Amino acid sequence: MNPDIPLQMLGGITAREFLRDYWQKKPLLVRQAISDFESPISADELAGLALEEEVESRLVLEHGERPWELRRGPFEEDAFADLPERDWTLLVQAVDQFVPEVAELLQNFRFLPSWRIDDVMISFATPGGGVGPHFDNYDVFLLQGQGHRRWKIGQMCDADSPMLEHADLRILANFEQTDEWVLEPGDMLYLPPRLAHYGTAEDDCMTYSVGFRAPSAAEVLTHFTDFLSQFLPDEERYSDAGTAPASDPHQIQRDSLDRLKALLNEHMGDERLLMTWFGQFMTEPKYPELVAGTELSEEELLEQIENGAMLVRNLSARLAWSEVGEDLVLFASGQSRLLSASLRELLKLICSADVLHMENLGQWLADDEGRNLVLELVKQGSLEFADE
Ligand SMILES: [Mn+2]
Repeated sequence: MNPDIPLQMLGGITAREFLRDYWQKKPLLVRQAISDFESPISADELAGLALEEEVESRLVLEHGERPWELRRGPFEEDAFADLPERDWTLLVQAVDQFVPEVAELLQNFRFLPSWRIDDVMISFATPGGGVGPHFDNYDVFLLQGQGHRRWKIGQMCDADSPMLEHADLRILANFEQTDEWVLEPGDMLYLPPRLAHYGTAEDDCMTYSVGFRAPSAAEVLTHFTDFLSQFLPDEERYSDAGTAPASDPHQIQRDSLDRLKALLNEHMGDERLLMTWFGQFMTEPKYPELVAGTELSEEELLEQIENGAMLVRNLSARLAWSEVGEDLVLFASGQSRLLSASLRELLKLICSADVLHMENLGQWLADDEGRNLVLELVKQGSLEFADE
């Protein structure tokens, strides 16, 4: 996509301008980011999802058994019958993995890397409902789906910001309001990480939160070193051949530190392994149990596609690709596959998550490596037949 074309989704600024001036820096309010937006899911359907075993959901009641009572799903059918008239909210996580029309909304966020997107959380709130003033460590786009929500924004926070004493929720003790807006369907508010915000429903309202993921520095270091260590033989050790005699045998000298740094740099700086780890890590599914493959032979795959069957991305799968030296690598739901450069267009086709069928896949099925890749992705569960 061209980063210099003004986008309605960004209120008429370009992706380049948004990334330069707002992303990870400051909030942006966009009126009518999507004009005439109609929520692809109703409040009843959302409540229905919250009954499902595999769906993560929460109810927050401002005046429950105690202030800001949190109840965790999955809920029983009658859980919504006894709720008060107002001041509660239902939050359902990763609705994009269960409702294809919600997943399609993510097409509007193509100006950001897809592997940075975490999920689309949808909240339904009765008048006065919200989760209190808080901050998140992630970027979020808040798209109003139905009804009206008043958003207030406040100060930048960090780990030291005082919180209310609450066992389950992170609610800020202080909120220093700087701005407020009422959002109506199609309006969108972008918030950078750590900015205090406080949303309250004005009427029965539904808000879509497109959340992003970024590993913490601690996660990067622990996970990458775990990954690296599988490739390092036990025989490779700290070594000090050619060391100078120590003036005091009890002193750890500067020379030892330099040897350690050299050992770390040699491995931590391995770009091939770093890229492989990162791609695998960023494509790990939120719910790995929902990426279950099927046994399938090459003949069965070819026969089905030739008979008009279509392959789509499993909504729970994550895909990305990259270049590693002369080769390409496809990351699929936490796994990686090294592929030859001739498959570039196939990788782009597979990752763009459009429907795969005889017409766009045909030429690739004639290629040994291409056919094998498609087969492996179906067996792994990242791709699946459309009616399954
Ligand atoms: Mn939030």
